[in-house]
Amino acid sequence: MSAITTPNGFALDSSGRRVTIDPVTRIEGHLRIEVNVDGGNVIRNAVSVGTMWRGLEIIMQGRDPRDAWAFVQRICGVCTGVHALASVRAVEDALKLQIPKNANLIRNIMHLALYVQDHLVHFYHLHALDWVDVVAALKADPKRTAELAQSISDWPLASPGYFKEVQAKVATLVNSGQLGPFKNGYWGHPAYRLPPEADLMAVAHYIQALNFQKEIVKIQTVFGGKNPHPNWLVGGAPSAINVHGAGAVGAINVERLDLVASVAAQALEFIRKVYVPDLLAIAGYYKDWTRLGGGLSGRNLLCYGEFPTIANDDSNRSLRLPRGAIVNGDLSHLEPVDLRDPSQIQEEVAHSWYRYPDGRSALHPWEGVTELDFRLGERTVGGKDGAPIAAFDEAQKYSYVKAPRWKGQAMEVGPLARMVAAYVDGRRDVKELVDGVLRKLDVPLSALFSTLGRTAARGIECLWAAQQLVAEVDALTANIKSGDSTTANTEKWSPDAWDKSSKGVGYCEAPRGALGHWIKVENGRLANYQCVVPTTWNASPRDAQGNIGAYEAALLGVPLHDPVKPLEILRVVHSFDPCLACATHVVGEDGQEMIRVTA
Ligand code: NFE
Ligand code: MG
Repeated sequence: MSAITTPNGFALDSSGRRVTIDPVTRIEGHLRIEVNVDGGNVIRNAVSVGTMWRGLEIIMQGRDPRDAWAFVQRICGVCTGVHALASVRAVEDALKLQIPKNANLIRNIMHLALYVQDHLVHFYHLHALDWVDVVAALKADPKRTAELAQSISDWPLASPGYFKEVQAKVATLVNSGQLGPFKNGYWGHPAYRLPPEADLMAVAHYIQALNFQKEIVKIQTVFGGKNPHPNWLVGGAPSAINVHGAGAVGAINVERLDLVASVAAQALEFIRKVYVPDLLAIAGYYKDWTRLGGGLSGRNLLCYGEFPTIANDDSNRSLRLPRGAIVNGDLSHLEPVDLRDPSQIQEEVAHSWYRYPDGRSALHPWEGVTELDFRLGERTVGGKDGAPIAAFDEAQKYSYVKAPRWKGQAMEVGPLARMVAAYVDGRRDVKELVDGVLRKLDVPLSALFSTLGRTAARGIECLWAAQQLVAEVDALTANIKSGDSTTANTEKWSPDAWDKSSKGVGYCEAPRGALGHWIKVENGRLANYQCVVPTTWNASPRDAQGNIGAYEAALLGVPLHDPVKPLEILRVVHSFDPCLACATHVVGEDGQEMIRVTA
């Protein structure tokens, strides 16, 4: 292949120099990105490779469906809880179990707390350093940094003395030569554009956010006993309520509810006064990134919906964020999405290291199969100065990530998809927040379909989630005070009460996007378990027709200052917040190096 156009409308040219990043860091799991650049160092071909496999789906077979959440939750410790939530919903769907109102509220609170914590950690600790030059912060004037911080927010930690102290800490790290978490950055790269004062402000908030995020997760520990990997329960929430607290160790009482309300209020304050102002300040220097890295986003977006306001009702009238798809960039309406319809969601393996029976290349997850078929499609291509290097061959199988498709289309999922879907669906709460940010940056709605837009959408969603979190804690407290202390429904907990054979699907909007678990239960045991995960959508390889996935599409057209220091690739890929642990849920058998490639 050299120059072609994919069925989903992207021009690919693989004739230029090949550049590889492996592993991509500041993500969860193992991701490799290969691109071809033209003579002007603009990306003309992109290949997204998931290089790990774990097999969680296989070890679920034959287990008690009521235990499944505890296993699948270990798919990932970053989006902790989401696989448990999708799992208990799938099992409740199969067993036709209803959950009580308190359980719905508690699940929403735990899940909203995760959104707040996960988005905050992504912005500061996984993505900010693509835009913020830590070493340049040493050149900042602490007094002017304080003026800058005070001009964008009334957050109290903003004195010249405070910023001087932070600068001294960074200087100690840099002078020691041991940069710790700031090691191996492209410091001094010409694509960094912030004034040193903005760099210093952002580094200070990086440290504050690191300390604060551990407060947020206390909410999950109150209801689920621990974090990461809190407890969940098929049929409800594993949290006993005893308002007056006497005698019940670990029960939810007034003191615990006050702690949750206090952490939720502090989270909202931090996001309003630190995260959102920082996002807007940094975005103002990088507005050209509202025209780069859009990929599939201006065309195809997919959401399963989340946060039911009514227990056991997953229709759009109940969901705070709607279910639906945007197709071919048509923002006039949402297309209905049905997770049960075998013609809608399918996973393809034409370019993935799996094998399907009877030569099939696509299966609906209820019929899904996880059988490895690892064959290294290695080839030799031109690297630096045309010198031959080894690369993966995207014309063959090249990833442990399957290729999920909705009605045959590659889709982008995640905060951008959710914010745009809610906007299109006329959700006023989301629309107000989105319009507010667009106005402040003085950019149109279409600016969202970009690398910076994806990053901004996550920040908007984090603020939205913190607002919802505060409200949901109030709602739970009010419901408990009204006398309702039921958190679990154990009716049908005995396998004798189950149908001999059933199937279920559990939806979830995980922080990174649409997540579904599809299960089959036979004679009280799991007969099949298939997870189709947000990063499976976004990190998808090509399918049999040649449609490229969301990362691959987003990298096209992006110019690199220097192919040996591909900071711009990190900006694009990090804007999706990749989690390959989730995406493959399935490491080379003996962890050997499969191939060595240099740029
Ligand atoms: Ni491991 Fe996950 C989220 C899920 S991945 S981070 O959010 O599900 O895509
Ligand atoms: Mg899967």
